[in-house]
Amino acid sequence: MTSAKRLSLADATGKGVALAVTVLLAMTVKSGGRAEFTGPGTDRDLETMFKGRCAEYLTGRVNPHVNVTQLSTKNCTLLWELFYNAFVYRDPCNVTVESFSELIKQATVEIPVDRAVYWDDWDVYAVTRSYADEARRASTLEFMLVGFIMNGLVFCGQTEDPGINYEVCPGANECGFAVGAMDGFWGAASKYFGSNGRGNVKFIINSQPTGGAFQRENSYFAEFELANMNPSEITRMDIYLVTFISEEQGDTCESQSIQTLKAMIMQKDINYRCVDQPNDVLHILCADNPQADECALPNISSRAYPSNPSYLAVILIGHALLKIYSLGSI
Ligand SMILES: *[C@@H]1O[C@H](CO)[C@@H](O)[C@H](O)[C@H]1NC(C)=O
Ligand SMILES: *[C@@H]1O[C@H](CO)[C@@H](O)[C@H](O)[C@H]1NC(C)=O
Ligand SMILES: *[C@@H]1O[C@H](CO)[C@@H](O)[C@H](O)[C@H]1NC(C)=O
Ligand SMILES: CC(=O)N[C@H]1CO[C@H](CO)[C@@H](O)[C@@H]1O
Repeated sequence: MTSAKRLSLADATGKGVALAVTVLLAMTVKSGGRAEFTGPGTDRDLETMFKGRCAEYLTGRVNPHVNVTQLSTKNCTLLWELFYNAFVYRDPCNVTVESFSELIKQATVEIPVDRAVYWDDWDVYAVTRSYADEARRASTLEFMLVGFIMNGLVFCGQTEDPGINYEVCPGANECGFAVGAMDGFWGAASKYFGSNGRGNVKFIINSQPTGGAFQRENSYFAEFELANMNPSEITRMDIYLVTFISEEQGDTCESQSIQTLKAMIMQKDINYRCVDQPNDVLHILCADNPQADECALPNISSRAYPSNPSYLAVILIGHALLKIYSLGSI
């Protein structure tokens, strides 16, 4: 933090005096109780990536289920300006969910019906992405316009020139829950994704964390997605409780943390169904662990092709003879 401020101001003014003043200022801020940030600095090519990803999304090929008529009304230059104005020349922690409301409003596209998949906690992120299959099977926030543009990007502002901090940014929760440039953005994006869910939606969650699969505290799903869902648009939420292969199951659909979740969903007047180890997700996990007991398929060995070529030849000749025989019998 300190060195970042010093460098940027020194670059801007080229004066040693400014440098000394900044160091003093930074020390004052620090002794004022401000913790050091630990995240990496803003991506150098933020604007290029933002506009490139936006343009790519508008082709309609990123998420084939999104309405192309709606995409054709979007303006990537405008979205960049709204994004930029939300955090640039601002203290990185003086940015909230509301700072991005205009960006989100302009970037909103309808979420494909029956395809929204919500998830909580990074441990299920990889399997959720595999399940989504590049938005072909399901749509996570990362496959809607605003989530696709921002996924994985790092950014934050500073009050001094050039208004963007390229050296260091607040890490997750370092400004508080859903506060700060990045966390505020993801709060706003989650709010959009929750309030626009339609039809039969899914929520993928890991059964295993100690203390309960569903953690209500500091949960973007609970605070921004579930809290903003529209019960008249959602026909049902499937809670998918996933246990990784060869690991012990933690919570079941009857466990306390899931009961808490069910109560919250019911309170929203939304129907739900809870599934322990759903088959569609299990089969994806099994692709990486085909030998595990829980991945054994019935008759799997009889379906495999023989590795012995002469045996294969016998089978092929047999098939040919059968075909000739059945043709002859017509
Ligand atoms: C796509 O969006 C446009 C504009 O919002 C709307 O008029 C149209 O009905 C939508 N098409 C489908 C298939 O939902
Ligand atoms: C897109 O937005 C930019 C920035 O606000 C504006 O200058 C431009 O005219 C807009 N383009 C269209 C086609 O509306
Ligand atoms: C936070 O940002 C707003 C809007 O730019 C500004 O008015 C306010 O003074 C800032 N607050 C602090 C504590 O920096
Ligand atoms: C060898 C083997 O496992 N055969 C099984 C294949 O599947 C059928 C029914 O799906 C079973 O009846 C067989 O026992």
